[in-house]
Amino acid sequence: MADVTVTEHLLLHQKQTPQATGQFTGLLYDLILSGKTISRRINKAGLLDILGGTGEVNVQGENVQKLDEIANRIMIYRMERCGALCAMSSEEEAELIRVSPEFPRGDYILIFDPLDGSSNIDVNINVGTIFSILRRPEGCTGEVALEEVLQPGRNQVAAGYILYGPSTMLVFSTGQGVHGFTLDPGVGEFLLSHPNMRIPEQGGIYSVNEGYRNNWDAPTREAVDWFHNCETQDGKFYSSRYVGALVADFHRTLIYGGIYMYPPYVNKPNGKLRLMCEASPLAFLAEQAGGKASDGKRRILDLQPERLHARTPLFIGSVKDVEAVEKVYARHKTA
Ligand code: AHM
Ligand code: MG
Repeated sequence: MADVTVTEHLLLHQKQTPQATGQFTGLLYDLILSGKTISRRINKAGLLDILGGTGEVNVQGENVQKLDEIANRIMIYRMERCGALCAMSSEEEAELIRVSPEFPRGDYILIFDPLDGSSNIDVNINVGTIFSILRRPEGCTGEVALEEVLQPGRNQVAAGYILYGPSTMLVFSTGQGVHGFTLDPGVGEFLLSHPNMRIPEQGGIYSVNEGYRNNWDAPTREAVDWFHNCETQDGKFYSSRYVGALVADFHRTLIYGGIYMYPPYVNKPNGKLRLMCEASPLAFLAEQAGGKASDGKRRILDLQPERLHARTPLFIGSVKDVEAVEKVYARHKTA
């Protein structure tokens, strides 16, 4: 295949993508630049003094890793200067970040998790940056109000992630399928490696943290048990895989099919994952790749966030596997 760079791909698709104005293409370009910068820092992590925690606890009540903080700063610094944004929200920041008037501003809103799966950093296992792009509602001007940002995932104009694994990959969608690019470190460019990614209709892998089983309610236990007892399309058992980095577990699910689950707990009815910076962008990709994403009862992309850091249970992946879970919850609802 002739090498197609991500910029070339964006320009080729610009004509077919109404939202792909120069402003939007510039936004993605700067996002990609931030990803390359983070990738470089991660590759050097074991050599520099940037492993481990900062000793601080973030807005989610979790320990902040040094690389979390570095990735967050890289994203905010680069993206507030890109000229296409009016506001941003980061998993690491409690409040909405309004782009300062000292920088040129645009109509887009960027929601991101700067370094997902950061508890894996110290053991050199995959982590990633997840992003979601929304447009400011028509007719809104002046200081951005929080309500303008709290949009359901179906409004996303683009979403994706950068996976820092054995190679660095960018996977994104602007609503015209899902395309994957691999970073060629020699030339510093993402090259198209996975055009038109599609999730198989049914997979053979389920992914969940079974250590929490005693904290699941009865329908959740039954939903997970379904994968212990059912067969794959080839008549085999389902396998279990859990990296503990959503972005990595999702990437595998996107390619091989199957299901990733972060269910509700008895005392945490919304689970752990954040709707706006984790579940919604990956749900957008799943649907664009022919898969499905649900909170067990409702489509993730239809959920209205009540606040920036709202959480949701997540079942995402192959259509048949996600529907199997929804059937269990529906049966319990009517029982
Ligand atoms: P993070 O964004 O702070 O890294 O937290 C989210 C991560 C997901 O990447 C991962 O799937 C999940 O937390 C793992 O949580 P747990 O250890 O509870 O299974
Ligand atoms: Mg995360």
